[in-house]
Amino acid sequence: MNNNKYCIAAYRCFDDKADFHKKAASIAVGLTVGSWTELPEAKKQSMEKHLGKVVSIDVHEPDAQAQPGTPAAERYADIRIAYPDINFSRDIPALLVTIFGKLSMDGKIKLLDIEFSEDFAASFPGPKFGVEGVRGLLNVHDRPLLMSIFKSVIGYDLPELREQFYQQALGGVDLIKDDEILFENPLTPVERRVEACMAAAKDAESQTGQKLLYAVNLTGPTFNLKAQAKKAIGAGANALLFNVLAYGYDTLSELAADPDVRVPIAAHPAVAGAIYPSPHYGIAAPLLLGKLMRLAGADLVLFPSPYGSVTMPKEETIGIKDALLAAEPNRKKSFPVPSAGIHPGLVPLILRDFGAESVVNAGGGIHGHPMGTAAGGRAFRQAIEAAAANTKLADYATSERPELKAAIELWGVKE
Ligand code: 1AE
Repeated sequence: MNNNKYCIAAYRCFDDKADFHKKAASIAVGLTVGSWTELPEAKKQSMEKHLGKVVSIDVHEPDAQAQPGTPAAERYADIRIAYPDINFSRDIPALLVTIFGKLSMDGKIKLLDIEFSEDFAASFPGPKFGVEGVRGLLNVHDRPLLMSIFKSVIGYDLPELREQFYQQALGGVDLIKDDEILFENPLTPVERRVEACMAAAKDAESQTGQKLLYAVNLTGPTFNLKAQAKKAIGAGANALLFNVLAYGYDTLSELAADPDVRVPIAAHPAVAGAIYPSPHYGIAAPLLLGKLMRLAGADLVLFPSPYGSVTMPKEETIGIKDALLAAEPNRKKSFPVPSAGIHPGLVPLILRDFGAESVVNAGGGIHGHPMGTAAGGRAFRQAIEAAAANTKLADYATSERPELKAAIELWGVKE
């Protein structure tokens, strides 16, 4: 088997009594040539290059001591199957339909990982900017970035959004993202919204001296998205937010590869919860929100952190981070953005677990600050400074930093 020409899928398959060797062989044959034993010898020769191959099978027998309901208490096998590249075109939908199309509905089976062949991977340019490119646009190279999220957007008009944007920008954030539920609407249509917010960014920059990216939500029917992206960029947008899983990876990959879409793209994880959480079904989070997002071209990827309001198990979040930041010779890294319910008191944990090549991201943790939105941003910046200085937040929250002090009085600290 030539590794350059096969993509290898790793599955976890649960069954109380199945013969996993038979199961693996039936996947390898069934998802490629359909049937093998019934083929005449001459046909077998010509079909060999299309035939899937079982790479490994590790059977796990139930552990009687394990807590009932956990995978360790169940009988399962980790199975790896190699699929010949010759069977599918060079796009993510074709690969996913091959390795986990019908199979995703065939009993308790979860897709854990994919090792792309060199040839398949080489068809995807990946993130246009990546970690270094985004840092370059912001001219920030020595600390984790800070992103803030618009909250209360629906039913608000342009002056109201402009003011909300301005307050976020004054707090010293590096990126501001739309809320993912803000779609094209008569009160704040995308071009007008971008113009108003970029004007507010300029006003704030004259106060703070800080550059800022505004990730405007790219929405609407799929076939209009490129036109919509170009409209937003024409109006001055310098980043995009995109609900990748609602549209499909291929849409992201088309946008990222388009030379006219010359801004970073932040991938929102909306709908991911319908796919990754079960131990028995779906697609593992590090693949869903890590490897595939990066392959498709996301410059930044949001996902639930292990400790906020909407959470994900820590090992899965670390798996996402590792997939986004793994060294790959021909692909830029994507920024991990652990999110949801983040407040300044969580910054030490975020930076311990995700490191300096990450983006601290908050909505309610900025707008809900008792001294207002701009103070919310400042409290986060102070928390990031404290982590860089290796100082405990409580020690850093002196009267000279009333914003951090107020934040940790309200939300506390987890270290
Ligand atoms: C995992 C996505 C987080 C997100 O999009 C969002 O809006 C978070 O808001 P807060 O920080 O929880 O208010």
